[in-house]
Amino acid sequence: MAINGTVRPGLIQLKVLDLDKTLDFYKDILGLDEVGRTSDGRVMLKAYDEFDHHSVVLRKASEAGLDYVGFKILNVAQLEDIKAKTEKFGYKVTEIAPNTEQPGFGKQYKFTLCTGHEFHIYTDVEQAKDHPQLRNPDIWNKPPKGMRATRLDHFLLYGPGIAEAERFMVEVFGMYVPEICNTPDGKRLATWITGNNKPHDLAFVEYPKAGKIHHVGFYLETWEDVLNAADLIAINRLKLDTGPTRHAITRGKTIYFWEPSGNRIETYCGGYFAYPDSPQRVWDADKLGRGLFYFSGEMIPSFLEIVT
Ligand code: M3P
Ligand code: FE
Repeated sequence: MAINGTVRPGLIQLKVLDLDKTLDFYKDILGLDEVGRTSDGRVMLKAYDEFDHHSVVLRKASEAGLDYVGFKILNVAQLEDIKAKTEKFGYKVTEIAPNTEQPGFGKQYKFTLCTGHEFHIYTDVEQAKDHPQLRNPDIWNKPPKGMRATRLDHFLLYGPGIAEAERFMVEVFGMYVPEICNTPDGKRLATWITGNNKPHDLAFVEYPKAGKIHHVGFYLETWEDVLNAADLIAINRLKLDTGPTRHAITRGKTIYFWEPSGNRIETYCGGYFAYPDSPQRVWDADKLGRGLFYFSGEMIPSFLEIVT
């Protein structure tokens, strides 16, 4: 449930190396459906429990990584309000005409945060043809495939100046910050931010290089589904990062791995319900290992070092 005007992180465009091989992963293993192709050859995908036209876009490029993320805003009035507040905050906003950059999407505004990440905001999106049923609905139209990803859930972004990025998400997007991690001198090392009852819609980690992505999170229904994802990682010889395990931060039950182009994916379930009046949880940097990998309590070096 959106508590404010920012409904959800609803769009991500990723750069991939081998489009065919990577697309096979997103469809057959992660379990997304292909919606179609753009005129310039990008592939649009969606998860089975999503209503909007598409949520994940793959673009063939010479390196893996992130083009941009998009947030759906509740209505036109709030979209225009966030646009004005973004300009007042100091970020230059550019308008993208309807049905150009993303088929099925209405007008978008784009801007770049101090962390180097391009954000898009939009409110009008066509409904997907294959959306969940609305009249006496069954639980799905066809049995979910592969890892059975239900939805695009969150992004973890690495870049410089995350204290400012956090302030932007709070002051302009009206989000709140259920958990933070600080260095011993009180500087922000990581921040988990949400606009609803999920413990995070996005998170940032302080990092010297701009515009990096650590992972894209997809939501699974159950812990059994996380174990099924682990089996599929092994059967398909994907590179495992870590898991199945549990976070103490957000309390998600989770597994991380890399798709064939090298972008890290998280598939997870659970997590607590966040509320805007819940007191903020604070992690000391030397306890981050326990916060992220609750069972072992130890940081995994690849986890903080590898981003795309
Ligand atoms: C999560 C999560 C860092 C944190 C990751 C946390 C430091 O993926 O879902 O809570 O990369
Ligand atoms: Fe995550």
